[in-house]
Amino acid sequence: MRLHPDRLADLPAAVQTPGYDRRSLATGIVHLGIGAFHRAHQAVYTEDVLNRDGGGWGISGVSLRSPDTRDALAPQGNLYTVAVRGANGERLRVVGSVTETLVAPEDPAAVLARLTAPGTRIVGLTVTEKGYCHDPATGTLDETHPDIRHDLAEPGNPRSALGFMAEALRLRREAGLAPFTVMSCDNLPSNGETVARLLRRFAALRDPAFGRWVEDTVAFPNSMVDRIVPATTDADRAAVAAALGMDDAWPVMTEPFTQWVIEDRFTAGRPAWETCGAELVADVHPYELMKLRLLNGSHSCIAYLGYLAGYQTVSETMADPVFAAHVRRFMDEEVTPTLPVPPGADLGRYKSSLIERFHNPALKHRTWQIAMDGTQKIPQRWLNTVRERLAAGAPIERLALGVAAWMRYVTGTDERGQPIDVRDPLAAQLRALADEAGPVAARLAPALLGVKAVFGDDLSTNPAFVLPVTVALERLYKDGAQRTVAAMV
Ligand code: CS2
Repeated sequence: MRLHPDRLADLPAAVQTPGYDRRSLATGIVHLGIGAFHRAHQAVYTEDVLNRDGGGWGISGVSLRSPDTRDALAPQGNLYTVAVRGANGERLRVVGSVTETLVAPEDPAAVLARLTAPGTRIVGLTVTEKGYCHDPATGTLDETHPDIRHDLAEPGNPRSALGFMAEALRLRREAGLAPFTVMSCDNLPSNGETVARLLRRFAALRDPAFGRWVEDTVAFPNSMVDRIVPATTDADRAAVAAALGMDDAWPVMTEPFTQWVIEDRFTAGRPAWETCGAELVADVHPYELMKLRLLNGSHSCIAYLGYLAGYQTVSETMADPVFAAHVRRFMDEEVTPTLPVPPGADLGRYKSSLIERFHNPALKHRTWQIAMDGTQKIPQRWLNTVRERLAAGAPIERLALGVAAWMRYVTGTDERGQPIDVRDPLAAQLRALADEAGPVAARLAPALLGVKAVFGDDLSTNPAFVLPVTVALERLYKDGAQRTVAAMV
């Protein structure tokens, strides 16, 4: 038996279900990138608003690549389960805020129709870092990206998030409809400003006057999003099915913690998310730096070093006291001095809560999952911190060890000689550089630092960076990740 709108009454009483009439739910949001993260985060805040206010803020979820999510959710009337797993057990709820799921490559016209519908007032994005088709080091549009070239050549039949939004905004402008607000929810620095810069450039390449119109009329609030959502496994599916008494083809697993800080700049209205836990603020910047550099920065350290040391998950890595101490010192010594403190925040408490969240053994968050797409993540997680530390003449030993661990990882062979399944848009280029340099730190480090899309012109050849990275990589080759971290602690 499958989860379905007609079977909500058959669920165990402990499972929370939608408290509003889904049949009269209108769609006000189109969300590009309807992955597990969106479903465990923004869609849950929106569900809470719907429970409170009812109304017109249903979500049309769009997959830009694969039909998997639609195939899982459509037979369930787009219902799905959120399993919140903490130290005190598990809480389940069935969420109903998603009204439809569209698969862009199958039917781009259907996506454009939804984006240009008068009721669409917000377009959200969780398309991951690489979905922005930008140069991660500079945050500018990668005009050589195959999807961007395609979407400029065939604007009526887009593939990329930028291509869809630009064509939809053009059509709305032509039809005299107000533009939607573009709300990026990805872990990018100044995500709103970044997508604004990219979309304006893309629009200007289509037509300079259109570029100016986007600049003048479209709102791009910045946001900071936070909730750990590991990929769902078959074991998770089985556990959820047992608890529900029916199958859910794609439940999402998450932690009790959740945070959403958004700039209140929505030109066409928004759900009252602030009534359900979101923080609406004038300036997201300090929150975003705190989260990207402390949480995601530590996550990437754990991912590469933990993986190399043979640990499968974040909590397994953190159960090794040497790694837990290293992560705390990375945060305290090298990251914290670079951070402005957000209004009302307590960085000490924030860091302790991160350590506790990373320890959560109920979440099986794989180091391999976080290690993915390093070239897209490293610049904002580590390298801006590195730049500020170097400018202040401060040490960067632990940051350098992170970069070295990433280098060791992307060679594609682990410490036991086993292959690593490296997933990254630049994987082939990294692999070729690694093969050419061989397992010699003094050759491999400069070769990989030459990837300008990651390290920029400034860090690529800066001896104050190259040297500590090379030294760290030498240690990793000689002693392995576990002993290198132990020696630093
Ligand atoms: C993680 C993030 O996969 C990753 O790179 O660092 O997805 C992280 O779990 C979230 O940003 C937490 O809010």
